[in-house]
Amino acid sequence: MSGARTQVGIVGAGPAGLTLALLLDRAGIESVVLEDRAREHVEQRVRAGLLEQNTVDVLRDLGVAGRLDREGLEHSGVNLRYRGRTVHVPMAELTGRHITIYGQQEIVKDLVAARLERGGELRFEVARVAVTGLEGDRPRIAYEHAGEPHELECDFIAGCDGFHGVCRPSIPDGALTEHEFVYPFGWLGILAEAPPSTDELIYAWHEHGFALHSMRSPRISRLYLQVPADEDVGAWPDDRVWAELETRIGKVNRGTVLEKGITPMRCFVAEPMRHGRLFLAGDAAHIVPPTGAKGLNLAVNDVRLLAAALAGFYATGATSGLDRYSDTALRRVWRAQDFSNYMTQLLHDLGGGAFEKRLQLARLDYLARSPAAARSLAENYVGLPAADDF
Ligand code: FAS
Ligand code: PHB
Repeated sequence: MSGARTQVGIVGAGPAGLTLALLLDRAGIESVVLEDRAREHVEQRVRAGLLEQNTVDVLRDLGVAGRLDREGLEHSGVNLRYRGRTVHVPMAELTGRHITIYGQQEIVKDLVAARLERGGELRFEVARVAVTGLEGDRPRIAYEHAGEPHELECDFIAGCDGFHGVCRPSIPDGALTEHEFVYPFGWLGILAEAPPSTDELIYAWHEHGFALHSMRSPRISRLYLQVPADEDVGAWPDDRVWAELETRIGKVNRGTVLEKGITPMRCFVAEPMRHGRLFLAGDAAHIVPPTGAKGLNLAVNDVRLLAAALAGFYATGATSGLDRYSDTALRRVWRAQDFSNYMTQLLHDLGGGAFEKRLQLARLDYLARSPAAARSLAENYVGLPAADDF
C-alpha cells in the first residue's frame, strides 16, 4: 500500500477508532484504520462495561447493536451501599433514560465484524506508526505491516490510539495544555464465572475502602476493590479477593475468576483535542477515573462529534464543525471529569481520616433523602442527552 492515500487515517482500533470508521463510512467518507495489536488481542481485552443511552443510540444508529440488544442488560437504577444501608437511585424514573451493561470487548467484536463486512480498511499488527505533516493539508502516517514499510497520505488523521499511543506525543511541545491528577489508589478488578448477586450495580462505601459489584451477564460478575496504587496483584489470591468483597459489599456469589488486574485511577485531559489536521479522540485525549463509567462513553461522544464535523467539511468545505470540535468535546469531557471525581471522592478511602469519612457519610445520607440530589447524580450517571451539547 506504500504511497497510498485516504481521506481520514485512523490510528487505533478501540471503541473510538472503530466507531469513527463506521460513522465516516456511513457518510461516504473513506478511512483506513491502523491497529498495532492483533485482532484476537483487541477483541479479548476486558475493560469497560457500562454504556450510556447516548452510546447505545450511536451503536443502534450504525446497525451494530443487534447482539447488544439481545445480550445487553438494561438497568433503570443503581445502588449505593454504606454502613449496612442500601440507597437505590431510580435513574429511569428520575431521568427517563437507562444504562446498559455490555462488555467493551463485545462492542469491539461487533464493530470489527461490521467494519470488515462493510469492506472498510482495517489493518491489525502494524508497527512503527509515525504521524507527520500535521500542520499541512496532506498529513501522513508511516507504518510497517507484515515487515513492509508503508506511507498513507491523508486529508485528516484521527488519533484514537489511547493514552499510551503515538499521536498525542507527536504534537509539538508547547502546543498542548495537559491536566493530570493521579489518585494514590487503584481498582483491583475481577471477572468471575459467578451469577451476579444483585440485579443492578452496587457502589459500596466501607471503612476498608470502596468496592463495586457490576456484571456482564446473568452468569458473569465483574467486581472491583479499591487497593493502594502500588499494590501487587499477586498479594490478592482469589480467596482474599472474595473475602474482602464480602466484607465491603455483603453477600456475593463466588465462582471461577477468569481475569484479575489492577487499573490505576488517573485523571487526564489534553487541550485542545486538535493540532492542525490531527484530531484526538477518546483515551488519546482524556482519562477519567472509572467510578463514573465514562471512559468508553466519552470516546464514542468524541467521534460522534468528529464524524459530523468531517461530514460537514466534505459536504460543503466548511471548517466550522472542525474548528468547534475540541471546545464542544471538551465541555462533555470536563462534565465527565467532574462527575467521575465526585463519585470517586464520595466513595473511596481518600486517606483523610475521620472528618473526611463523616463528610462522605453526610453526602450519602443527603442522596438518600433528597430527590434533587439523587436526580443530579442520576442525570450525570446515565449521561446528559447528546443534544445538550455537554
Ligand atoms: P483504547 O485504549 O480502547 O484503544 C486504543 C487502541 O489503539 C488500542 O487498540 C491500542 O492497541 C491501539 N494503539 C495504541 N497505540 C497504537 C499505535 N502506536 N499504533 C496503532 N494502534 C495503537 N472505562 C470505563 O468506562 N469503565 C471501566 O471499567 C474501564 N476499565 C478500564 C480498564 C483498563 C485496564 C483500561 C486501560 C481502561 C478502562 N476503561 C474503563 C477505560 C476504557 O474503557 C477506555 O475509556 C476506552 O477503551 C477508550 O477507548 P479508545 O479511546 O478507543 O482507547
Ligand atoms: C464495569 O462493569 O466494568 C463498570 C461499571 C461501572 C463502573 C466502572 C466499571 O463505574
